[in-house]
Amino acid sequence: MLQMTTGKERVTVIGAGISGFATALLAAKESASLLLSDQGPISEAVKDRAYAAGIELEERGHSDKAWQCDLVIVSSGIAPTAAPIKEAKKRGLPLVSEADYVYPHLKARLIGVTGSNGKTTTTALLAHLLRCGGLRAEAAGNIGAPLADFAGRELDYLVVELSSFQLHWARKLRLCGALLTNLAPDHIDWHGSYEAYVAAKANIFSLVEDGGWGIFRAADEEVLTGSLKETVRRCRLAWDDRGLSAGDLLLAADGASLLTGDGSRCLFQREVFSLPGRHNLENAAMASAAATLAGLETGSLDGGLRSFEALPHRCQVVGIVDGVTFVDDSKGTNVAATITALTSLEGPKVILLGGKGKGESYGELALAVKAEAKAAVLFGAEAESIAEALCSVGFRRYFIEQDLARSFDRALEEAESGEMVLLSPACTSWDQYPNYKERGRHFRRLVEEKAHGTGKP
Ligand code: UMA
Repeated sequence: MLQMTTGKERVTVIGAGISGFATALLAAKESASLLLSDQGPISEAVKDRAYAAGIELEERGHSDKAWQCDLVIVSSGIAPTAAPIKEAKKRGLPLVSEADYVYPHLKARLIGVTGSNGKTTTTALLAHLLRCGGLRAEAAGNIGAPLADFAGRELDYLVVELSSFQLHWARKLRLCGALLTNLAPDHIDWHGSYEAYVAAKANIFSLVEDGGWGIFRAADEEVLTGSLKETVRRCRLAWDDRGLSAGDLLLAADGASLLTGDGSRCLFQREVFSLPGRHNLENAAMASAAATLAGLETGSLDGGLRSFEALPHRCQVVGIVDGVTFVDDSKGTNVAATITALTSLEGPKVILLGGKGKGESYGELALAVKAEAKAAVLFGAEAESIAEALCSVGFRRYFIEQDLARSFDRALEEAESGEMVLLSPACTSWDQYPNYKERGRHFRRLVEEKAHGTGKP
């Protein structure tokens, strides 16, 4: 039979999560046929929208049909060791990541933001500062708004939060500037080693165009040298001016300044920015420096810094009941994030820890818990491993519970008026929840039930 050729490709998108589905909707418009394939079940909402867009679906496994195509698009969280990637490579099919596929459809200058912790806050803050400065700017990417949703939108800047997963795959994406907030072990299970994780993060600077800029901590410069081109203007951040030069960022307890050839220029005073902790001052300094590199006047940042509000699930106070303060840091999904929460929030704490691990060791976490918390309640898949680490540093006031609800009840028994119950799990939620947001919302519901007297004791 004679087949009509359209010159268009047959495309398969692997992964029907948020990023995969958004990319499929975009790709469906320009491909001969589109199959969206997921190893798990696909939600009814996705099914309805896919049907309307003429997208074929397969769920609960990738069949042979998935490989009857000219191009495979990989959604952002899929590991290079995953079975469909191996299969596509074995068959010699061209593979492209979600971000690389979408990039040519974007009509904005892109600023990339990555880092082990603080990247979502920094992304949101930078987009907010740019908007307050009169520019058309949006935040996209790992922050929860897939890149494909911005295809064709005329903007001055798209501030893109890039995960280490996206950076592992990214080759074609081009950025006018990039920020790396910090580096600490995370997602080791996905990348295979800390070195591979750092290499993926460092890749953000390889994506910067000639004449662009890169902002990072001076302490991280050494591991980035392979990715930092000579043509990229460097802006290093430190709390001490030794080794810094003109264009770098100097932090102090009372604010941030940019070094000039003959002194420094105040970027902002600490008092204009209300988010707590040294880490948030670093995030604010990087976002402010990026805003000036993107064209805003130094003096125009105060309004945006003042009006920025903390994002949900990041050291967010969700209630005070009977004098006990409840803090949701469900986004604390690695050891470094939880140590930051423990050390930057003041006062006696009962901490809730656990979930699905990322291949990290818990020695440093155990030391921080011993120094900063009066008790710990452990739940989920990593409870036993964290307990072992706590035992080995001589911290005995811990309890193991099955889930968050029981852990919450236990924490209520431990915390007294004037103290804090802190959910900062140091692990992902993926053993018991679809994501950290659901875990954080569950915590908030438990606090509300307690406030209304409808919870258990
Ligand atoms: N899948 C397959 N075959 C496989 C493996 C996976 O079909 O072999 C399927 C899964 O069943 C799943 C889908 O692929 O349905 C992938 O879903 P996902 O939840 O991993 O990813 P998305 O829903 O597309 O969400 C992603 C980011 N998630 C990850 O990278 C894990 C979201 O970041 C991001 O907000 C979203 O794209 C929009 O850009 C979340 C995250 O946890 C917040 N990110 C990690 C982090 O911040 O640490 C990286």
